[in-house]
Amino acid sequence: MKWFPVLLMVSGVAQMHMQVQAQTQTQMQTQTLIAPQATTPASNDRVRLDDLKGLLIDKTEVTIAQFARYVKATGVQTRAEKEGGGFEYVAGWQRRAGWTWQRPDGVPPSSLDLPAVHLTFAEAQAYCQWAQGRLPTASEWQRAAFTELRRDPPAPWVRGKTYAWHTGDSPQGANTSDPDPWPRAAPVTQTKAGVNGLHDMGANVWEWASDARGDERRTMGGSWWYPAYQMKADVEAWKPADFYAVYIGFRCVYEK
Ligand SMILES: [Ca+2]
Repeated sequence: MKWFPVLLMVSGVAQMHMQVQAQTQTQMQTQTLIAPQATTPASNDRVRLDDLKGLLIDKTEVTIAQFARYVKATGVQTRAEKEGGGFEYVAGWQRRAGWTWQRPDGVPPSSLDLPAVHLTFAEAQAYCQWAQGRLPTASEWQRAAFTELRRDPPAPWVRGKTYAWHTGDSPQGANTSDPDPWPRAAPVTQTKAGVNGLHDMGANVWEWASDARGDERRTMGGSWWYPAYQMKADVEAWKPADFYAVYIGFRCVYEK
């Protein structure tokens, strides 16, 4: 299956997704918000990929709680905050006032373990560098997502096996637009841990990778807005590097 840059891609599938969007919007509005709680992933929540030069990778997408620590330390203000809010796709890209990494859907988040979104490629890369890492290449990300690279993985995972899905032999347990418990983004450890013990390498939110194509950067894994097929390894998606939206987050890798 061939995929196109998001600004073109979305026009061809807008009808289907508008229905999903409308449905999930309603579900979100009727959700009862609970007080945010952070069971903040610590820096040891990384997985060593023994068969990928020992590269370490975040077990989850970077969370609101983690990004908040970075902002507190650096004083960074993101473009979505400065420019009036991030984007959502409803019959075209629409800017949503007040939608930022702190409030992905414009309201206080139900959990601080939701993925940090509404961040450009450069903002994601700056976070990773602050955390003494970097964004993964698409190749690194793909190997981590689909091939079991741990030296001694727990059952049922098989070292060296490449799986059809990041969740294993089926897409069950991921947060897609297919039937599942999550109408929009899920807190990062609520979904099934997959290949290499990683959560949400497929779906939940897209993840920036460092591969460049002109002013675009590659994004990996699909999001909660798409059906499971968008998580497949042959999906190739690119987005303008300076774009920020409710569907795009990231995770980092570390050399040591
Ligand atoms: Ca993801």
